[in-house]
Amino acid sequence: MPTVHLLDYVAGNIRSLVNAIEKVGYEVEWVKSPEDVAKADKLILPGVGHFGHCLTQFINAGYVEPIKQHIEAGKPFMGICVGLQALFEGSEENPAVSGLGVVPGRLQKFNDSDKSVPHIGWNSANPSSEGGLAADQSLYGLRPDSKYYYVHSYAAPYVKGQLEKEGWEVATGRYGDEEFIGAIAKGNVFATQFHPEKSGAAGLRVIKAFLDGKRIQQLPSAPPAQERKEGLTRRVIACLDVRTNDQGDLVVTKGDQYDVREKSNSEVRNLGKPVQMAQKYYNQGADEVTFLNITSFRDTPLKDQPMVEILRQTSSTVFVPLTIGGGIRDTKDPETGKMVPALEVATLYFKSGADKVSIGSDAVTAAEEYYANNRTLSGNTAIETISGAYGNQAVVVSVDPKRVYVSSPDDTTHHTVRTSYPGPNGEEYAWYACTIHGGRTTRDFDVIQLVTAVEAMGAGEILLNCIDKDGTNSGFDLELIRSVKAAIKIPVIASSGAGNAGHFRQVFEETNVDAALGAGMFHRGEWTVKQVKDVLAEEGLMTRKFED
Ligand code: 1PR
Repeated sequence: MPTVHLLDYVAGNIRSLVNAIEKVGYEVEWVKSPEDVAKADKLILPGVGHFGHCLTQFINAGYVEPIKQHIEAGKPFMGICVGLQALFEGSEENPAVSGLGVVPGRLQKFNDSDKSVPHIGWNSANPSSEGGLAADQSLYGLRPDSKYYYVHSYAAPYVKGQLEKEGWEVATGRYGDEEFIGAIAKGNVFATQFHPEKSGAAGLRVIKAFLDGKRIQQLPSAPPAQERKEGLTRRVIACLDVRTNDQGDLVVTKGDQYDVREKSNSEVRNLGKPVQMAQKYYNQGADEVTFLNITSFRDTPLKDQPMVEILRQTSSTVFVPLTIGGGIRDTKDPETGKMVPALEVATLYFKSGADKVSIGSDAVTAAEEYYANNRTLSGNTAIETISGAYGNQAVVVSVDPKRVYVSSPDDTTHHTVRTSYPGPNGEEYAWYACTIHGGRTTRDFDVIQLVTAVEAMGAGEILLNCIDKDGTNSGFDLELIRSVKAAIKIPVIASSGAGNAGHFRQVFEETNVDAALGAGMFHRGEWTVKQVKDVLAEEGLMTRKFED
């Protein structure tokens, strides 16, 4: 097998990139020291997280000069995500640290006054017409009718014609009213802001084109104008709640308001095998797959080798982002009695193929302490340590709220919503109490307190469940979603209650939520992800079409 060299200096999910490279027929050799760079013919520089953190590691390890020499020697070079950002002169994210300066310009933070930041999801990388490409030509396999997976808060703004004048080909995405650089190429250099290894077949095509040295390819015809829609798509996520059943097998299950036992025989509901189901949803066009290990609070995740194995196997065939939740917290190793920090638990999952970890119970405890300490960040929480090392985009907080009805907002100190679905005694207001341990313990702490605290701590996204709605097939809790969206800037995933495609349409049309997640309706085979996306598309809501 032909080889490609990959720089082994970054944190994050490098396993998926290796899997993607192998999938397109190449073998990875690791660059473990600056001296190894000279041995590389084709070199890939991956990177996730914080620009300053990545670049500092990279500079301190002595990679800057060898990389520049590789590029100047005309050998193929590809940067991914922070690997693209590193090519620029610098970034607002850390002005004190310089980039390689191969591309003129600096990265800026997206404006969050009218949209969620980080920018997470599937967006375009449309080659600009300024660079001289014809409409029926593709740059490194990029197609204007494809979508690619992005996750970043900082981007290089696109100024029409500016880089093209200096010989660069540029492909752009649009987020709100900001046009940014999605990919850039000149001579032997190619870089993508998106993650091709997480962008399904469209992304694999890009990696293959780079490795095969196919810079410009002729398309059979120019993609039709209606297929060239710019912008972020509506994300549809499939969620797999996983636990061990009474026979000791790890199964996908699904609760009714978090009760996963069958009414008839009290057995854990068994809906299938995790890896196979994740693969099925990938083939149906799921934009992400989430695994929640729903009983990990009972055991230590360090003993959770089967869960790690599920991630390893899934990431070898499923090329969309994978999130793993359950048990991400500081934990005691049962064998040695030593405390293992949450960061180490998360690292185990990232190394096994996860792109994000989702934190539930521990986030509630940490947020309560944050308020108890007058909103002071301790620096030691799971959220802070993991986002510090891997970037905010790698940390999801999963919230399990439950309605508490009150007659008037004055009856509670908590944030209330006026509800169109009154309580058992006709109460017209409700607040949402946070729960921990899979809904077993309810805290005197509301969802708005939680999400604002975890945003301040560095969470990058909220997975917003709702125990009242979970498994009911009655639609998402729009009142909850609207109130959470109004309180924070980071993206929110609506969860709990989806029973048909209309519920997805409704949540996207009637709230400004960023993504929506379904479980039971997919597991029971009532709807496929594709059918849901087809309905969204018929309504004019932009989705990513599945590519083989
Ligand atoms: O507290 O960090 O160990 O994380 C535990 C994780 O496990 C949390 O994310 C928590 O939401 C989840 N969890 C714990 N117990 C259950 C349970 O069901 N007994 N599942 C549970 C939560 C919620 C969704 C579900 C949607 C959609 N599952 O993920 O998939 O509600 O369902 P639907 O579309 O069928 O309505 P920690």
